[in-house]
Amino acid sequence: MAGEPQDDCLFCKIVAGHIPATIVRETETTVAFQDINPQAPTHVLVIPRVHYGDIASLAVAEPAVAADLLHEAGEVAVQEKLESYRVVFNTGSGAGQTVWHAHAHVLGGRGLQWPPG
Ligand code: IU
Repeated sequence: MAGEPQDDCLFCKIVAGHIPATIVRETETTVAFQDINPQAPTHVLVIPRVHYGDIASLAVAEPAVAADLLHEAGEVAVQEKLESYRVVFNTGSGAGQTVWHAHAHVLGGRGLQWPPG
């Protein structure tokens, strides 16, 4: 069923507490934790507790949770005292998506180039 935890999903296992993660924020609908392979001094992932393969699927099915995700990305930036930061949703393998559970990357703490690679 849409949104239900998937047995083979790493991020669902983090939500369930079955795999450890360094959690920096939690809400009723989201979990934010440090990326295991940080690409910047601050690199936090914000994920919904519900399982959808990417941000677009989440936004269509549960727009309020997608809004929570964006709100939490901003709260991470405040908590981490980031003046400038980037919120990234890699969507599709060609864009670098490797985990098929919607997630926002919050990156900051260094200069970020534009356009991105
Ligand atoms: P992507 O946009 O799907 O490529 O992002 C997945 C992220 O999940 C990536 O930055 C990984 O470093 C991160 N990650 C993690 O934090 N913990 C893990 O156990 C695994 C991936 I696998």
